[in-house]
Amino acid sequence: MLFSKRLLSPRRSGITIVSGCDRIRFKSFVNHKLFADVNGANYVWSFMLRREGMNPYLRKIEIIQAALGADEWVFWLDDDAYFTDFSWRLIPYVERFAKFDLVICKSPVNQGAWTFVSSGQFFLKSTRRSAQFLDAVRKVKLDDVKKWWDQEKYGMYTNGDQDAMVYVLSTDSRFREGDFFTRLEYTEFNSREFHYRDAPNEHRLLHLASSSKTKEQLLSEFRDRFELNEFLIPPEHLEGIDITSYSNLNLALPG
Ligand SMILES: [Mn+2]
Repeated sequence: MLFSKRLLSPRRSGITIVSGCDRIRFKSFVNHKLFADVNGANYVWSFMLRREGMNPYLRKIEIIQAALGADEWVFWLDDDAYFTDFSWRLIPYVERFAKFDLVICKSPVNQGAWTFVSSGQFFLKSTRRSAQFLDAVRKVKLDDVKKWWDQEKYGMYTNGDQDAMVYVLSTDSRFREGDFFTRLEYTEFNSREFHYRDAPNEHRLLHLASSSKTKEQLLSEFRDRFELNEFLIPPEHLEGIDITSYSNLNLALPG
């Protein structure tokens, strides 16, 4: 294990928030960074280089591997996820689940579709077992997962890191539910836009995922509905922050 020495001495009670993509699709990194500052957390945005013949989703696992060990916890979140409740304190929250190494949510049922877990956001503790888990996920062959997949049991197959994680969590006895990991309800930190009724801080985290609308559509509808800035940051948290360069940043449409 390359990082085993470092893993034994993480910063206690610290947390690193990690996100990234193979391109800049959203300005969510401004949202993440501000939220990290408010939480006294470290924030890393990682650029994943696409490689021929390699599933781009699995590069995420390498990035989490690199981040693990610096702090007691890593919190991964996708670039299509935004913090919406800025009073959420990650450390006291995750300490409630400190006996687990992996704290992850189930997905909601979204137009009939659901998944066993949602790998778009989760806490991972800096332990040797977590490192072994990431190693196991990285070694999974998605072709094998596809053959093994049972839709009744695990929900929708998405052909990425999520399915590899589900496979390892369900077949490798080192990583049992209730011991290595706990699956929380989606309401904890995996909400969709339609769960928000009256206010953007009703839920902790918005994950832009739908089969009928693009993520850009979901984001702009959410902004309009609650009259939010493009970073979905409460205005009081933007005081004193020079956001000009982020506001002026033009993002190419995803392709
Ligand atoms: Mn996502």
